[in-house]
Amino acid sequence: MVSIHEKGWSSEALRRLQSAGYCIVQDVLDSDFLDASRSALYRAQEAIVGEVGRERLQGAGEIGTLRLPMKFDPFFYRFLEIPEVLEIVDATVGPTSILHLQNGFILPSFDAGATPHVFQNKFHRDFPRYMGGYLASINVFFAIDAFTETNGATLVVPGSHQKEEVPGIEEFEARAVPATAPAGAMLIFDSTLWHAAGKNVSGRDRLAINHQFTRSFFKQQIDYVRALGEERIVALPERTQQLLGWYTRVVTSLDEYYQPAERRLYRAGQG
Ligand SMILES: O=C(O)CCC(=O)C(=O)O
Repeated sequence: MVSIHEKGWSSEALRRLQSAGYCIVQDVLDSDFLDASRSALYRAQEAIVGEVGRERLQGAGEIGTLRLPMKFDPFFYRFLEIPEVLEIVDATVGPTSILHLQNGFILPSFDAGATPHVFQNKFHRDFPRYMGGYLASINVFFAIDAFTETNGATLVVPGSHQKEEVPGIEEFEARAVPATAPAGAMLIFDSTLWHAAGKNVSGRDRLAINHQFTRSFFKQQIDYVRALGEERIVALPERTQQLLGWYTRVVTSLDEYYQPAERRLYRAGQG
């Protein structure tokens, strides 16, 4: 684990990201930010249940995943302004990269042995393609509550990133370690790293927020520009607009195509 208070923290984090495929960076969020995040997660959960319905959410085979939380609470935009996040993003997938997803998690606790088996707690890669070692995508996953062995700390398989072959489940189980971390830490990982949500048997929810950033020419999981709407996007800081995909929009007409450079939907150099 490295701390942002250590000199050279980001170089050390990047070194570990390359060698082990992940690094835990502590002291990123302070207690006021964590309190505000907890309230925002529960507000977003209520709004999402209201919009989608409990039954449809349960049928999706997810446990406590909150997709598109920015639509329901503007607090979530703030994660895209955190200097330590931008420093890692710039140094890995570059300053033109875009947000592939931002998901909140209110991972509930289950009795021992009762956790449902779903995609998020099976070993998987968030970017399931090997491109000859090319770094196309990284994750920045915030522990809003401390991640412990009993509350479902994300399980990571050190050194399993950037591999063509797919190891078997026995190998994952033998090599996986829980990414235990204090509240306010960020777990950064190469999105080709094999990982899974741990089992929460703590008796309390485990709160977290995951981000995935990719090079600008990969499709987003959600088209954030269309999902949030132009009116909200234009009011945001320019870097946030760019991360949400404002400068990598696809034209839909010749009128949009033949615009002067400053009015184009796709900014030169975003590729
Ligand atoms: O909640 C976690 O610890 C991991 C979730 C995860 O891996 C996912 O949603 O892809």
